[in-house]
Amino acid sequence: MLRIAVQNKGRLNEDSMTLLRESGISVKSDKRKFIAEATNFPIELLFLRDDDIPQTVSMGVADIGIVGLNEVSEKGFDVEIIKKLGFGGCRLSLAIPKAEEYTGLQFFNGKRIATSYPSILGSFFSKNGIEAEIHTIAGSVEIAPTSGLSDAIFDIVSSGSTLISNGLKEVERVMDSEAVLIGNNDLDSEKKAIVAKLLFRFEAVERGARRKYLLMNLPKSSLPAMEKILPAMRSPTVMPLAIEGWCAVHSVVLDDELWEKIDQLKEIGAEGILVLPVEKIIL
Ligand code: PRT
Ligand code: ZN
Repeated sequence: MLRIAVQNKGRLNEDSMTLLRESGISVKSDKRKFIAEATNFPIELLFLRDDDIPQTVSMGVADIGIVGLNEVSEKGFDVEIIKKLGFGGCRLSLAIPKAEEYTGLQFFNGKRIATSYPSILGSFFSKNGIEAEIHTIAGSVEIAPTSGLSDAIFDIVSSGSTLISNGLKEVERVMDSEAVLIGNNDLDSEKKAIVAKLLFRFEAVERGARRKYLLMNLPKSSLPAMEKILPAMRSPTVMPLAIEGWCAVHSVVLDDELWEKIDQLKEIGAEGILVLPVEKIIL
């Protein structure tokens, strides 16, 4: 049995639970419990505050966990980063009041900076030879400059709208973050095998999420041109149609390339193009 730590509420909870569900892991959801066992996979979920997840995994109380890379870096516990998960994307940035003129990193010498990430900021400053006063505060970092508590802040930024609405501007992007799967360094072989199974499923979900399934009717004479446009996984599936001279083509394309491919397919005579979501791709 493997134990995975997941954020109990907050920004990463929903995406973490969705990833597990799409990987075929069903849990009887009882929000009052802090441990839940999967009904169809040898895993149990431990619901925790994100701040506690790196330590819980490094101590082996949980075997693996889903948490922001920012928390992993800040806490500095010895855990393995197994996989970036592609959600919870954000950055850790320095921001100053928008009226201030920014003169480069030297600006921060002798300044007071409010943050919940003193360790990441401290090593960034010492690497760059900046001496500043770091004030650690737990929440609402963005109001510190207005309330006179600090001259600048170092905080998580996503859209940037929190900074703007607090009269601040982002001046240094220090670290990019996203949710990551972390693991204890001393998993036994049985647990490692379950992690490998889980990763196989995560990757199938991930590949599916980035791709679309395409169906279309195509004049048979366009088949050679089509094969240049749609390389697909092996080759596209081609099926005859009742109408003479036409066939149906099925293929999978990357989201990023979808519209470009559709334009090219229309040019070679494709009709009735259907675009469907792909749930999983098992290789
Ligand atoms: O209760 P618990 O301790 O578990 O949760 P928490 O309040 O510490 O964390 P939570 O749920 O807010 O965030 C969990 C994780 O989500 C973070 O550690 C990041 O890895 C990731 N994440 C992604 C974010 C954001 N985006 C984000 N925008 N975490 C916080 N924010 C906040 C930020 O602090 C700021 O106040 O949103 C505001 C900025 O957003 P924008 O869009 O206005 O720039
Ligand atoms: Zn937290």
